[in-house]
Amino acid sequence: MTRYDDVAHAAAGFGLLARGGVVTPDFGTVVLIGTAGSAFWPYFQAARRDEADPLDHWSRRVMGDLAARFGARPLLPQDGPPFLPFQRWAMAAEAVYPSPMGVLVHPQYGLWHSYRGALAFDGPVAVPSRPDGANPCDSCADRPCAAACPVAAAVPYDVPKCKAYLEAGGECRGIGCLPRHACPLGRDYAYVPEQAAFHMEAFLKALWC
Ligand code: B12
Repeated sequence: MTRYDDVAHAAAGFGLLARGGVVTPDFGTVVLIGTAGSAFWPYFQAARRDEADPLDHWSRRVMGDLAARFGARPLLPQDGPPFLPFQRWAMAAEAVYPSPMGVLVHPQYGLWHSYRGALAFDGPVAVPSRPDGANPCDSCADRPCAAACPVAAAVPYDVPKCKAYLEAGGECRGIGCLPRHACPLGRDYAYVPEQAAFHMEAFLKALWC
């Protein structure tokens, strides 16, 4: 049987984390592979190629490599539409919860985390049980995320408004989303400015927004 710890160890070789697993009807056991903060950023910088959507391509190569090592099938969040339900899987696999902004909040990483892919195993994998806990946003009365958006586009998330502000050169474009910075959780995981700006440019280029 594939050992979850071996997958986690291999993912760490790319600055990535194994982020729990979930048994699905369509894909067998799915082990999520993701980021927290900027740990993966130097690995990506060292291996990126001169291509459009370099992070998507890097993720595809990394997930292909990991899948080949473990005899699994690689799944990518960017493949679609239709998109695979990464957030739903994540909520079943780990202690992550919907934040008022829509992105999932993690008790340790706050809003500074994402999923680079998943490995689908036909056979069983002993995945860690999902930690119990409550959504930290439920006890956050002030909702600093909502208040921090310069154009009141964070809660509920308003894609055209957010995009228009960024296109006009809004502050978030350089340092990353101000509502995410305002969250009291995971401040140590806030992306380094270069990474934050990279994600913002990628978001502006995304075809489906
Ligand atoms: C399309 C997309 C977008 C579009 C959204 C278009 C639209 N209006 O829906 C655009 C381009 C606007 C966008 C923006 C961003 N996105 Co986006 N996006 C996606 C993508 C590729 C597909 C989403 C989807 O349709 N999934 C299909 C459905 C079937 O999957 P699902 O898991 O069931 O997802 C739904 C549920 O989670 C549901 N949901 C929400 N709350 C709850 C609560 C409960 C209880 C349940 C059951 C379900 C539920 O809403 C989701 C639909 O989006 C996902 C990757 C992926 N494959 O999921 C990333 C993804 C959701 N995005 C992500 C991110 C980080 C962002 C941005 C912050 C980008 C940035 N600037 O860095 C912004 C902010 C978005 C925000 N505030 O919500 C991350 C979220 C990580 C996290 N921490 O949760 C993902 C998972 C990508 C990744 N690689 O990690 N995104």
